[in-house]
Amino acid sequence: MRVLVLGGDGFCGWPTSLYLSERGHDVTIVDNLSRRKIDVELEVESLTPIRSIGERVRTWREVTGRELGFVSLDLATEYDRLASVLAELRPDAVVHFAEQRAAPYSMRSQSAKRYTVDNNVRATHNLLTALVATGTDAAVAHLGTMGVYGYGWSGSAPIPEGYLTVKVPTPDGEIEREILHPANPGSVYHMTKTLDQLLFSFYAKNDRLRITDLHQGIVWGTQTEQTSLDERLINRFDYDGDYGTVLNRFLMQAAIGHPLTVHGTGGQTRAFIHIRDTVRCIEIALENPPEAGDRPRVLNQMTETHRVLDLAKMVGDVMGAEIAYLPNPRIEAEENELIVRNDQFLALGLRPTTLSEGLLEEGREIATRYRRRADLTKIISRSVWREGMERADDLLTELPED
Ligand code: NAD
Ligand code: USQ
Repeated sequence: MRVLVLGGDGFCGWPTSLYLSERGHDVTIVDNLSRRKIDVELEVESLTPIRSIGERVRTWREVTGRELGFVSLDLATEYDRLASVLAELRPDAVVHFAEQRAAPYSMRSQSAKRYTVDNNVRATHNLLTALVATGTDAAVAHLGTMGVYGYGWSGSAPIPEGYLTVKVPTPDGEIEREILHPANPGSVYHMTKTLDQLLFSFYAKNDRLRITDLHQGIVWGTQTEQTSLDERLINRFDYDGDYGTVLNRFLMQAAIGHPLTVHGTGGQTRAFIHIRDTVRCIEIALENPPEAGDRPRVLNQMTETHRVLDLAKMVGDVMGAEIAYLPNPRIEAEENELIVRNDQFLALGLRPTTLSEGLLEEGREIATRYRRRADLTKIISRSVWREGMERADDLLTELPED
């Protein structure tokens, strides 16, 4: 397949691009490198030393003999160029990762809120219009989030795959309907993903676009088989309070001797998936697109659920770290249950890579190797959901000796 990977320079997009290229697909990355620019704005860097996109692409060619295309393009603001790329490359498939993806970043200021909505909603809508305008009949796989469902709304009822069966009272009796699961976002970022869902429903119905929306859980891990081939292909590892996600943060914190930063009681339950399964799920989704005229296919891209405190205890036990209970900078349920259906991916052949000591060890190894690159002032999450909420102080001011 000829595949466009939008956002292919990012944490999920880079390993996916390499995986699809390795599997023989003709891959072109489209990215405006905004994620790298946000690192400059936040004065922080990936814990792993990621190379420029040019060096990444050259290294991939040197190591495997395979070509990766790269187009520097802003999906949200360069509509005409996007349409030209589609018209020229005529992709069979488009994977859409290209959005601002951190909830804390999306809540840090008025300008970050506006940027997140403008960037994400315009990027998605520009893609959909450009596909229609250029007559591109590509299978589209978009990275959505488990967070569109919210946490705790349906109690202990399992979260279905996108659609909920409801009974509608009418004067002639009840009728049954399948509706998009009610949206219940917990941040401006998550809200943009709920808006994306409506755009997909409309364009699937009106223009018969073939869209799969992947409601992904929190991705953990760093490397895949392909990114491990050469240090210059290494994937990014975000550990800072805005972009670092909980399990990778705990692994990094334990590796540098920092207490594990549990927000509130740690009773929050979330869905997780390892980066190696992310790349495989994308391939499965591209190989099994919906038919033209179908509603968007929704797949819950996760393999397991865990309570934050249980993860902290597990990492603490394996790696010998303390737990710090910090004031929660977010407005979120202190505790929630989470049971998620992922039957479709299992039926389509996904063999889940679940949390194991071996994989934790791999995370520890990466974090330990690059611990000297950590900036200790960037670890605490200081983006609060509402002005005036308490912010924690730094817990560590000097890196303990090796
Ligand atoms: P990332 O920030 O590392 O990568 C996103 C990439 O998209 C970056 O390279 C960025 O430069 C690019 N981009 C952003 N806006 C763009 C624009 N307007 N035009 C062109 N390129 C643009 O994020 P990630 O962790 O790789 O996440 C990828 C996708 O998966 C996101 O949509 C995110 O919401 C979703 N997701 C991520 C996770 C996770 O835990 N990382 C979990 C669930 C869903
Ligand atoms: N948390 C801590 N301590 C930390 C960091 C986080 O207790 O040091 C808690 C948070 O308060 C939250 C939970 O861990 O309750 C998850 O936080 P997170 O930052 O790991 O994940 P989240 O903000 O939900 O966002 C991440 C990705 C996002 C993706 C989402 C999938 O950044 O792109 O959409 O995971 S999901 O959570 O399933 O919606």
